Amino acid sequence: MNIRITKLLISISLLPLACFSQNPIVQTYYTADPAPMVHNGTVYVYTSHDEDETVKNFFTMYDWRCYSTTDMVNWTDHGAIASLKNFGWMDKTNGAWAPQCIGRNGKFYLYVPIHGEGIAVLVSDSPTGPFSDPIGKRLIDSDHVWQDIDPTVAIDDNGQAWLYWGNPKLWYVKLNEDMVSYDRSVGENGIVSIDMTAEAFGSKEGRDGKPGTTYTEGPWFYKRNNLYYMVYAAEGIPEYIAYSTATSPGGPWTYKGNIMQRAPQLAFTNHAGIIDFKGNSYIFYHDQDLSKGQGFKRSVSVEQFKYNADGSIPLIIPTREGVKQSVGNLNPYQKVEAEAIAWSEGLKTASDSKTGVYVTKIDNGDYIKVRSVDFGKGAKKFEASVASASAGSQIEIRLGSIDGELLGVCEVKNTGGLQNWEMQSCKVKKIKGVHDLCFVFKGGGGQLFNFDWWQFK
Ligand code: FUB
Repeated sequence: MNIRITKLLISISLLPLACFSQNPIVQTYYTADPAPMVHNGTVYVYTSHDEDETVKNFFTMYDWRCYSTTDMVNWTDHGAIASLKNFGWMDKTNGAWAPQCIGRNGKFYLYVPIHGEGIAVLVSDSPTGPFSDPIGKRLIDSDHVWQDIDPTVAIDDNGQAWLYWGNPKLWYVKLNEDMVSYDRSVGENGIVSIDMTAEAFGSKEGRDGKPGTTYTEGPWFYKRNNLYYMVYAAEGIPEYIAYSTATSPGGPWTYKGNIMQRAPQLAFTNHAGIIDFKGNSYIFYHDQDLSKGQGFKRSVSVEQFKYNADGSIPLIIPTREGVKQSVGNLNPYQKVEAEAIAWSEGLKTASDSKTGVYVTKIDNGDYIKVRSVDFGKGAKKFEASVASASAGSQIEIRLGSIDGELLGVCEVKNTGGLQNWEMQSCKVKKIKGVHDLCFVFKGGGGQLFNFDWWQFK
């Protein structure tokens, strides 16, 4: 087959991904166990992170990452916001499992399980860190640390915070207002064990052959319209997503059934997080589409859904298309981080203390797509902050897709190194109104340049 035909076939095979995908929401890293948090008109999604290289055919997870959006389609990468190195009291180098973050009194509390060490907490003044360890030991003082995974936290209207967790059982503590200690007067030294009954979580034969429930792990606890929800990964493995409800935060729980069935693109684990944002409801989960079926290389995806009138959750189909409609526009007349991405191919992000997060590993043909860019009355000039160790690379600015109308070409000169940042610019065809854009990177062989932000004038 000649090279042209081969390239044509490759580009045709990429077309469905390039043009129609919004899932998974992150293409630069493998992400899992999504925990969305709405704060000040922004959705932050905290994720665990499956490394590109799986060690010993098991979960290989060293840090936690964070992504944010105001429109549900362009996701800004905030990098690794915490890692196992945050905890001086233990020496585990693997096991950074499913996190959740919550804000209270101007601080942000990140609850994390460390597989085999139990549940710990970090605190920060900002949703994106830096986080530090406020207590210097594990938070949950139990004798079943290997089962202490997947913390989920919510603050009730009366100010009481509840932290649930567990595999294959479900426990909770009532957190004190400081969010880093809990009421020791209830349960066993503060830890309350939920009754795992068929009425509460549906029935299934347990791992020991005895009657058990469908509850497995990954609880997501929240309140909506005076009803408490416990969404969870069920009947592992492979897992599906089910839920129960209760009229009080400590239960009793009533099983309500399956809301996301097993599907070929889903992994052997699943893990959900649900929010309401700008009048819509969204469910985050993870799948294995990006890694083409590798269960230790998962990716976070999201679907929009509508609750039924009685508050029940419908069956939700995981799709590659994901969120169809953005709920806001990007303003191109202020600096937009290059790592604000609706879809990308071939790229990574990196960060340092001077520049923050930036896009790296840019090779010829790689691209970034951003959606819903509102040009208003019109733009004429494009500026980009780039760092390059060689000359001759370009950023093609295209309308809608990688082969859309060419609006302009920004030459990337040699700035003297991949950490020497300079602003470079080009004229663009006048463009008005709201459009999707593609930045297509062109150049010779190897890594072309790093890309920090862009802006139109
Ligand atoms: O990501 C590691 C573990 O896999 C999580 O803690 C579980 O919820 C499952 O997703």
